[in-house]
Amino acid sequence: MSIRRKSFLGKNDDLTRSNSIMKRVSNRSEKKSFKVVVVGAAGVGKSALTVRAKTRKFIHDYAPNMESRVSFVSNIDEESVNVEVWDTAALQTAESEKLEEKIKWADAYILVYSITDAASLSALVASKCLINLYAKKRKKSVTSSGGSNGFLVALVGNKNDMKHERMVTEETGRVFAEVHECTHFFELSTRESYDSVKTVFESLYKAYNLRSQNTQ
Ligand SMILES: Nc1nc2c(ncn2[C@@H]2O[C@H](COP(=O)(O)OP(=O)(O)O)[C@@H](O)[C@H]2O)c(=O)[nH]1
Ligand SMILES: [Mg+2]
Repeated sequence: MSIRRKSFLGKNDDLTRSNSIMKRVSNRSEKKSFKVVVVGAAGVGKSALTVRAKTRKFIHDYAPNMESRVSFVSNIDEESVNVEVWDTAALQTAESEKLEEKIKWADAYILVYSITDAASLSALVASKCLINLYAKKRKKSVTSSGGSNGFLVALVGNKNDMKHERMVTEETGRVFAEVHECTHFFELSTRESYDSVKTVFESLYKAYNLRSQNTQ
C-alpha cells in the first residue's frame, strides 16, 4: 500500500518537475528577437561596429566587402534579447533587390557614416530612400507616430576619435538626421567605446519595444 502511494506521489513529483522544465524551456524560447540592418558606404566601420556590439572588442581590420549576419544575446532593461545584425556590404542600386530583402527583414536600421568622410554621409540619402520605399511594404512594419513613418532608424557618425580629420560637424549630422527623419542620432567612436555602440542598439530596442506594446 505504502509502495503504491509512494509511486503515485512520485508521478506527481515528476509531473511538477517536467512542468517547471517546460516552463523554463518556453521562457527561453520566448526570448525577444530584434533584427537590425547596418547600412553605409565602404570603410565607415559597419563591420567594426557589428563585431564590437557582439564581442565587445574592436577589430582593426575586418575583411572589406564581406557581408555577415551575427547574433548575440543582450541584456536590455533586465530583458534577455536575441539581437540579430545583418552587416551589409555594397548597398548600391545594383544590389537593391538584395537590399529589399534585408530591409523587409529588419525591425530597425543603423545608417553609418564616418565623420572623416562627407561623401559617406551624402551616400546615405539613397539608402534612406530605399528604406522608406521597402519598409512600407513590410507586413510587420510599425506605423505609429514619430519619425520616418514609424521606421526606427539610427544615424551614426562613426570615428569621432579622429577629430583632426573631421569633415562633418556634429551639427551637420544632427540636421541630416532631422531632415531625413531618422529617429535617433549618435556620434561615436567604435574604436574607443563599447558602451556607446551598445547604447545605439539599446535605444533602438527600447523604442521598438515601446512601439510594439503600443500597437498590441
Ligand atoms: N579610428 C577609427 N577607425 C575605425 C573606427 N571604426 C572602424 N575603423 C576602421 O575603419 C576601417 C573600416 O572598418 P570596417 O568595419 O571594415 O568598415 P565597413 O567597410 O563599413 O565594414 C578599419 O580599418 C577599421 O579599423 C573608429 O571608430 N575609429
Ligand atoms: Mg564591412
